[in-house]
Amino acid sequence: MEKTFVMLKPGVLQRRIAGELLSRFERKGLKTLALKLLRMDRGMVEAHYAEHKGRDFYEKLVEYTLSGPVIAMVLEGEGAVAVVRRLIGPTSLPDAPAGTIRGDYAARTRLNIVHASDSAASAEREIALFFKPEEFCPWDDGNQDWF
Ligand code: 3AN
Repeated sequence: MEKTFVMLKPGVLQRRIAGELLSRFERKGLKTLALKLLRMDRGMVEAHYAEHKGRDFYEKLVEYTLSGPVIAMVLEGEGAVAVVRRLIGPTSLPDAPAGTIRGDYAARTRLNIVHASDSAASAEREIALFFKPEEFCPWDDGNQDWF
């Protein structure tokens, strides 16, 4: 089963909407395998957003990510990378349809509220940056038939 990495950015806790967002992933039937609240340091943020270094929005993106705690999690499910990207909506805010997380909760691209891996390779890299293997909590899903 495919795994993906999701990070709820600092604005989520500040706005007290973490529960609402977690519930969207749960309602879809994705399985939470690892979850934590943390404050990233600059090195970690720079590693996470390395591909954007040099872009005009990079410094502001780093500052925003450092501005408060984030919620990091690993979700599992069939085609989880693509499924989660569809649930969160496109990067560019004017394009994010109502019904997606970004479409419903964010108004600016730079503050687009949530990060999710864009490929299986990114998921692997991001999961390794945020979680040690012992932080995973495997569990038996007695309700598999529901999904
Ligand atoms: P995504 O988060 O959808 O994978 P990326 O990886 O292209 O998108 O961008 C990472 C983050 O950088 C976005 N979540 C957003 O906060 C910020 N960002 C991306 N493109 C822009 C842009 N054109 N203007 C401002 N911020 C941007």
